[in-house]
Amino acid sequence: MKTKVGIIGAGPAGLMLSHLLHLTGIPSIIIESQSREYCEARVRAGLLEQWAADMLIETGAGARMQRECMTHSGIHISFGGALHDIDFLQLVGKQVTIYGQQEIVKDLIAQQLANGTPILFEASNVRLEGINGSHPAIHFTQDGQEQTIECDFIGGCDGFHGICRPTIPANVLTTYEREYPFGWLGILAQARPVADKLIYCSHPNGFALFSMRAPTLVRYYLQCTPNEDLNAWSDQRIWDELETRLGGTRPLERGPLIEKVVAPMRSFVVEPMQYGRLFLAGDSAHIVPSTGAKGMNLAFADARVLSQALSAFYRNGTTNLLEGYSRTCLDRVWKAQRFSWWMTRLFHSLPRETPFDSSCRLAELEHLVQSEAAAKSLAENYAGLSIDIKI
Ligand code: RFL
Ligand code: PHB
Repeated sequence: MKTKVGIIGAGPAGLMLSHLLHLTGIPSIIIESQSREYCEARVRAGLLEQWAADMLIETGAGARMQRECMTHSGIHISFGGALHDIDFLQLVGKQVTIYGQQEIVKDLIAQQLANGTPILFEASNVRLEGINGSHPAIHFTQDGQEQTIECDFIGGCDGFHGICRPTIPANVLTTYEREYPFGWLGILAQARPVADKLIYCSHPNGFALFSMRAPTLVRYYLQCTPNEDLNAWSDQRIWDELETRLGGTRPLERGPLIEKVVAPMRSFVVEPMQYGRLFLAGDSAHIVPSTGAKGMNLAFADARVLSQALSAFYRNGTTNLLEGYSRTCLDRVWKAQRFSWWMTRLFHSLPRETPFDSSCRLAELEHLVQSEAAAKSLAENYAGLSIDIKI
C-alpha cells in the first residue's frame, strides 16, 4: 500500500490528524492494534477546551456532539465544607464542553471510513523502517498477512505504550518525568449528576472529582494509592467515600456502577517530538495528570499543528512549519504540564503531608475563590489557551 501520511493509532490524535489532513486533500492510512469495538468503548476523557469543541464543529465533525454534549460555563470547587463557583464565561469569556472521548472516537472513525480513509484495525507486530530517509515504511501483520505501507511521513499517534517513541534512538530524546504517590479510582454510574458543573473537591481524606457524561450518567473519581486494590472497594464504600469528600455541599444521588478502574497519575514529556520523518503526537509524546483535563486537548492541538505543517509542505514545498513542529507543540505542552501539575498539587493531599503544607494548600484554595486575578488564571488555562484553528 502507498499513501502520503501513515498514521499509527486510532485514538484522538491519530483520528484528528487523519480528519484534518483529509480536509486539505492529503490522503492517509491509519493502523490500529485494537479492534474498532474496543477503541469505541474505551472510556477515558470527557472534557473539551472551547477551541477544541469549536474545531470539531468548524471542521464538520461536531454534529452529534452539538446535539448531545453539555456546555459548562465554569466549575465548582469544594473545600472546608463549602462550594465555590468559578465562572469561566464571566472571567475569560470561554466555556468548556462535556462529551465523552469514546463518542468523539466513534464520530471520527465513522467519518474517516465514510470519506474513504482506510483504518486497519487489529494490526499486530507494527514496525517502522527508514524514518531517517525520505521514504519511510510501516510493516505490520493483519489477518495473518504481512503488510507494508510506503509513505512520505509517519504520524506517531500510538499513545504512551506505543512503538513509535521507542523507535527513536534513545540518545536523541530527553525525557522529563514525574510520578505522583497517588492515582484515581474512577467510576461510571447510572445516576443524575450531583451538580450542574464539575466539582473539584479537596478534603482531608483526599481529592474527589464529580464529573458527568449525560443527564443520567456520572463519572466520579477518588484519589487513591497508585496500586489501589479494587477488591477493597465495594460499591457502598465508594459511594460513602464520595459523599464524605463532597463534604455535605450537595446531596449525592447513588446508582448502579457500570465501570470501576484505577488510573495512575503521571507527568511525562519527551523532547523533541520529531525524528526524521516520524512526528509524535498526543500521549506518545506527553502525559499529563488528569486533574487539569488536558490530555485529549493536547492530542488535538498536536494534530492541528502537524496537519498545518504537512499541508504547507504539500501545497508549496515549505518545510519551516515541519521543522518547527516540535517547538510549537512543546510550547503548549509545557504550559499544560505546568497547569496540570499545579491543579494536582493544589487539590490532592500527599501521604504524610505536613500541617504546614496542608495549611498552605488551604490558603491557596481560599485565595483562588477570593481573588479574581487568581480565578482568572485558572479559567484561562482550564478553558484552553488560544490556538489557530483556521483550516
Ligand atoms: P490514545 O487514546 O492512547 O490512542 C492511541 C491509540 O494507539 C493504539 N496503539 C497502536 N496502534 C498500532 N500499533 C501499535 N503498536 C499501537 N500501540 C497503541 C491504541 O490502541 C490507541 O487506540 O492516545 P492519543 O490519541 O494520544 O489520545 C490521548 C488521550 O486518549 C488521553 O490524553 C486522554 O484520555 C487523557 N485524559 C483526559 N484528557 C482530556 O483532555 N480531558 C479529560 O477530561 C481527560 N480525562 C484522561 C482523563 C485519561 C484518563 N486515563 C484513563 C489515563 C481521565 C482518565 C481517567
Ligand atoms: C472526566 O469527565 O473524565 C474528567 C473531567 C475533568 C478532569 C478529568 C476527567 O479533570
